[in-house]
Amino acid sequence: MMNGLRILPGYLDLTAQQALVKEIRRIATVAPLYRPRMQGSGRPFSVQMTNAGPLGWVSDESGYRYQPHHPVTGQPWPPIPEPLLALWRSLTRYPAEPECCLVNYYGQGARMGLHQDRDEEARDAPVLSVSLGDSAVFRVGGPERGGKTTSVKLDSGTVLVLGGAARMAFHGIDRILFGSSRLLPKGGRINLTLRRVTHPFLAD
Ligand code: MD6
Ligand code: FE
Repeated sequence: MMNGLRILPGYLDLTAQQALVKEIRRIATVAPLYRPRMQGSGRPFSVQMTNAGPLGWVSDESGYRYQPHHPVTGQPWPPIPEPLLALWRSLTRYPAEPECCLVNYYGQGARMGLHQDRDEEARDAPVLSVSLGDSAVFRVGGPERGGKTTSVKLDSGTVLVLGGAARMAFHGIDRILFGSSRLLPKGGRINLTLRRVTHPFLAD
């Protein structure tokens, strides 16, 4: 597969997964899950989202962007949990901390269309993702829309890194295998993506 794409099934054991679920619950009490809207149409996403870190990724009619506060509550996002920062340091070796942990929650029937992660200034930094709960069918292609794609099943505990040439790869979630995991009592899937947003060594 593509250079810079790393898929690490079983990277997090059950204990580590349970600890992360606890952290996510805490984040969601401070910064509740909400449904972002598509740029232009304002159609709601099937995925619910929230964030941790100094910058959160949001989307509404006026477009995609990073901002320091929750679009519904107006409150700052809670900090990124330490175990996630440790994961970022050991797997990316990037010389700066991530600024955003986007939390995606997929209920039954939720999906995510093919997209590139391109709202970050620091494209030299990889994006690291963690899958928790029900398995997902992840589709990944090349840097151009319409290119050849392949499907990979992401089970709970899988860590995925998009770096190097794969940083700009198109990717998405075709479907969730609802009920395939018992990690989340109500089912569904949580995906966490850690991103560096601003360039660490250049002032704006
Ligand atoms: C998901 N993941 O797994 C959606 N983006 O639910 C992403 O959009 C993603 O897994 C950038 C890097 C890794 C990812
Ligand atoms: Fe993405």
